[in-house]
Amino acid sequence: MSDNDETSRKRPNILVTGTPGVGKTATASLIAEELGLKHINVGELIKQHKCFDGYDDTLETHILDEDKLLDLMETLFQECADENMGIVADYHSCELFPERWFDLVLVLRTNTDVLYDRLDKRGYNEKKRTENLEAEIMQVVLEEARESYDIEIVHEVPSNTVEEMESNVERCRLWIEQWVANNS
Ligand code: DAT
Repeated sequence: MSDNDETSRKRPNILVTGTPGVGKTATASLIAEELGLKHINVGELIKQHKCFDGYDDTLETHILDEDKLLDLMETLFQECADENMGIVADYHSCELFPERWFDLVLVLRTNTDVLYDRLDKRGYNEKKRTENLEAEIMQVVLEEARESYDIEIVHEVPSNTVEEMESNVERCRLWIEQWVANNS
């Protein structure tokens, strides 16, 4: 068993996931800032370290080098565990990570009209907007999370307003306190 298994960790790790635009990075930043966790923005990490394995011309996107990303993240998780620091990671997918990394998986959900406006502001074209709105309506990421992790650690929460974001951070605060009490 490696040192960052939940049985030996002193602080929990959280994954914030959901369709693009639901507020993963905004929420994870706030969790990190207010609750003292290390934030890993997985999308940024992929870009910074060029975890790419070619380019898909049809999908017009880089192909992810999963092995490179997971090796990189494993090192970060180990370093944080050694420093007794919890991690909050955010990414629009969740099935590629080892289950043992996370103690809580937050799936953010946003109403279609609100998400449309956010994706529009981000400059997504109609095809990309439609794809993501359909994914949100079909709750693709929620299903993925339920299939990839213990159902008890997967929490679906709304993320339409700033108040909801703050309430999600507060829920994490209470949950972390409970986790630390249960695991100390
Ligand atoms: P994601 O990381 O899921 O792609 P983001 O964190 O970049 O999304 O947020 C997209 C935009 O929406 C950004 O301008 C911040 C805003 N936003 C996110 N969550 C919000 C919320 N709960 N209430 C109001 N605005 C929010």
